[in-house]
Amino acid sequence: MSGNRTFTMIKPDAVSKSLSGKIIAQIENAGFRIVAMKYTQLSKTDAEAFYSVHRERPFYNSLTGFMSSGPIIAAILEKDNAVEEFRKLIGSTNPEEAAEGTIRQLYAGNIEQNAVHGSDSDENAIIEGSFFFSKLEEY
Ligand code: IDP
Ligand code: MG
Repeated sequence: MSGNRTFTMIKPDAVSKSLSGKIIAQIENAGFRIVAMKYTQLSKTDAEAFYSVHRERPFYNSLTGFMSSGPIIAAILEKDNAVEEFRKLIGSTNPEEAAEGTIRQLYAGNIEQNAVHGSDSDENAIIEGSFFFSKLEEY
């Protein structure tokens, strides 16, 4: 393997604003290789399962409603130190706190509708990638 992997989603807010192309270009320009990619829509139940670590949080119901409200683009990405490098590329959860030029600073609407997901650990990257992709869909 030529690098570590992370998992991302372009969230429904960014897809509906036709920002997918710009975001994918920024990801590729930052040196990430696309390992797997799909355009799909989560059901509420799917979103609840994906975000189950957050089930006790006050924003869980709103978040999972938002994440199932429209299509998303899910992808596995590869680069050395992928998880950390990708978190740097997307910026802080709250776009008001995200560094200049990061994807969330550029494109996110608010702390919930924040344009993109990025895994927070190598372990979660594998779990989250496997939620969407089989081994046969990874190249
Ligand atoms: P992350 O996406 O930067 O890793 P997490 O804390 O894992 O942030 O939260 C998962 C997602 O839940 C966020 O990306 C965002 O969409 C939503 N979220 C996080 N904190 C809040 C909040 O305080 N209010 C509303 N939504 C939130
Ligand atoms: Mg997170």
